[in-house]
Amino acid sequence: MNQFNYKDIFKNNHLAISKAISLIENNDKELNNFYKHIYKRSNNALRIGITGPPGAGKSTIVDQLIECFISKEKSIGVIAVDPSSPFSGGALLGDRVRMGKYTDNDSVYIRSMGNRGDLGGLSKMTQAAGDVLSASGKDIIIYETVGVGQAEHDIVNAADFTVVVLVPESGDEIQLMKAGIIEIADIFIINKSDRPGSKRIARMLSDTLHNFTKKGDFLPSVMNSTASRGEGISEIFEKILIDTETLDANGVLQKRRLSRYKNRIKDLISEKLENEFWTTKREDLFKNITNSIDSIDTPPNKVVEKLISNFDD
Ligand SMILES: Nc1nc2c(ncn2[C@@H]2O[C@H](COP(=O)(O)OP(=O)(O)OP(=O)(O)O)[C@@H](O)[C@H]2O)c(=O)[nH]1
Ligand SMILES: [Mg+2]
Repeated sequence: MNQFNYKDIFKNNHLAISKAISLIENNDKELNNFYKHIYKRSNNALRIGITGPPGAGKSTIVDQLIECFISKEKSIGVIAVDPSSPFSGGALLGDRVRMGKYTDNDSVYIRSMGNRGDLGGLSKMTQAAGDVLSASGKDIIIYETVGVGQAEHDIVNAADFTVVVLVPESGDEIQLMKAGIIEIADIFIINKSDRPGSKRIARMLSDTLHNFTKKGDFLPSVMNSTASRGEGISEIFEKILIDTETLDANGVLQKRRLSRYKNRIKDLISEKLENEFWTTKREDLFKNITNSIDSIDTPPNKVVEKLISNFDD
C-alpha cells in the first residue's frame, strides 16, 4: 500500500482505484490522506442504482447497458453490492466472469462489495467507492444490488437515479412493497417478458404509479424487457438518458445529491457520537444493569438517563 498515490486515481489507473476501494472497505487510516482530494470530484459522474429481487436479470441488463454506454463513448464503473453475502475482499463469484470481459478496457471498471454485518456501513462504503470512481473520470456509475427491502433504500441513498427490475411473477411483491418500492424507482423494468403475465403486471404497476404519484411530480415509467435476448434494452437505455436529462434540467438530481450529502454528514455524526458515548465505564454499567432478565426493574428510558447523566464530563 506504500506506493499508493491518489493522483493515480485521477489518471484512471484501475489498480489505484482498487487500492483506494480496499482502503475504504478496511476503513484504513490512510483514507484521510486522500479522500479530501477525491471528494472534490465526486459529483462528476451520474450514479444509477439497479435493484430488484434475486435472479430478476439485473446483471444481464447491466451487462447490456455497459455496451450501450460504451457505444456512446461513455466510461462506466460498476459496483455490484450483495448485502446478504459477507465482505469478500473484492470479487463475488458471479462477477468474476464479467470482470474478465473488461480486463483490458480502461473505460469499464467492475467491483463487488459484500457486507460486513451492518447495512449502514455498506451504504457508506458504496458511496465512498462511487466517489473514487467519479474522481477517476468515469461518466457513469452503476450500483447493482439484490434486494427487496432495506437494501433498496440504501441504494437510493447512493444513487442519483434508480431502476427497479421485476419479473412477471412479482405481482405479490408489488402488493407488499407498494408504499416502499414505488417511492424509490424512476424506471421499473418488467424483465423476463418472454414469460406469461408480463403485460398484465406492467399495466397493474402503471395504474398504481398513476394513483400514487402526485400531480406535477415525476411519473416513473414501466418498461418490458427480455434481457437474455437483448429485447427492450435499447429502449430502456434511451429512456434512462432522457429521464436523467430531464431530472437534471429540473434540478431534481441536484436536490438528491444535496440530500445525500446531508444524510452522510448526519450518519457520520451519529456514528461519531455513539463511538464516543460507549466508554468502558458506560459499557460496564450497561452490562451490570442488563445482567439478567430477573434483575430488570428499571424502564429503558431511565437507564438511558442514568448512562448519560452519570458520566458527563
Ligand atoms: N427467461 C428469461 N431469462 C432471463 C432473462 N433475463 C435474464 N435471464 C436469466 O435469468 C438468470 C438470472 O439472471 P441474472 O442477470 O444473473 O439476474 P440477477 O438479477 O443479476 O441475479 P442476482 O444477482 O443473483 O440477484 C440467468 O440465467 C439469465 O440468463 C429474460 O429476459 N428471460
Ligand atoms: Mg446479479
